[in-house]
Amino acid sequence: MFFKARPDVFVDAALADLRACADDLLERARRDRTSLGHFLSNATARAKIVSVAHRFYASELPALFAGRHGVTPILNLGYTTIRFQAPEAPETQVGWHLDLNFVGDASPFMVAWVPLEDVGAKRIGLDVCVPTRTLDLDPLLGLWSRRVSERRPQTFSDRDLEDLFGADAYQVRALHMSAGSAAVFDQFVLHRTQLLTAATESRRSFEFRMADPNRLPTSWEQRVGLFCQLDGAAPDGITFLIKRDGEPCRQISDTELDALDISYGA
Ligand SMILES: O=C(O)CCC(=O)C(=O)O
Repeated sequence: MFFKARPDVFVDAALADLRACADDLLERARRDRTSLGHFLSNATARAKIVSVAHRFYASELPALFAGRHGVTPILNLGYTTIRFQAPEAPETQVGWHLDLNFVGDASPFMVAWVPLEDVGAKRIGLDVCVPTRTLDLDPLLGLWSRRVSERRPQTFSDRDLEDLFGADAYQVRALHMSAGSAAVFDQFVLHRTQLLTAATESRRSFEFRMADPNRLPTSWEQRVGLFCQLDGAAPDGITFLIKRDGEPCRQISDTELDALDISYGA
């Protein structure tokens, strides 16, 4: 289990770029959530995605990943998501879950959850399950596997957590975070949309999902994946990559991206 809270990861112009991209893509999606990958074939949206990718690679997040896994990460764009959470929309809140849902195994992976507004008091943020002693995750992983094989939602109730760990083995911590800060964690940290009935304002947030380009999760073999990485040789400094079913990851040009017919990751 890996978890770190980092202040001021994106400030000023970087935060403004993230907000501009979030607003643009949420508007295009006409939904309260979407992903960077979903809009990669659109040249105007792509310019915003490139600016976000640069902000990501200029932040401390890649180094945090490299410090743990020894390599600069690629960003999975289909799984780099943007959410709008209104206080009056409890149905859009996500219950306790693991990002193992995106990964499926213990491959090197990190998510950085980044609110674009201050959260925790007036705006709904993130709750994290913090162990008070070393937690045996096996029962949770067993339940997770059963839910996957039974094709049931891989979310858990408070009761599930109590039954799995015992009520004194963990605390529920609501993260009070300022805009542009990050909660960075791996696929084994239980988290959920904060339960905050007193919320009065909405928030936008990003989830950057990072992986080791040389050790991608096995489950990513069986689907189309879109990624990006920093590339000094590319005209705008960012290369996009595509991975199709069973094939290795390869670079994809803007011309190919323009023609890409993919409804994916929203
Ligand atoms: O932003 C949120 O409220 C939680 C989203 C989340 O944890 C997820 O989609 O994995």
